[in-house]
Amino acid sequence: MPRPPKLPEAEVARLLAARPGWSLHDGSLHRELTFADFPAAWAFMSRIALEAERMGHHPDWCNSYNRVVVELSTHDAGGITELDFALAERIDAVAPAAPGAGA
Ligand code: H2B
Repeated sequence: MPRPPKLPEAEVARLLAARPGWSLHDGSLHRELTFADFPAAWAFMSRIALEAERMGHHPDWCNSYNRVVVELSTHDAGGITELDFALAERIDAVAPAAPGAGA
């Protein structure tokens, strides 16, 4: 499947403004999540893993007990594309609300 192109910086900033909890970190979309405990964090990762596989687009992430740190970029494009924002949207849909998200 062809990869979408890297988004211009201004477009990344515009889309990021609509995603509370996400920031730009070394050229990736970055979000840190905290769950009640390890099983809750792992359940989240399992759900997102299935979504990512279905999308053919995968997060860079790490887990420590109840914390998951997510970095999204499109390796093939060398930056952030619409696929990263699509995956961020899926993550937000199943994750605890980010501070300032109004949920
Ligand atoms: N995930 C991410 N984040 N970036 C990619 O460039 C990427 C991917 N490429 N998942 C995909 C897999 C590609 O290697 C396969 C062949 O679709």
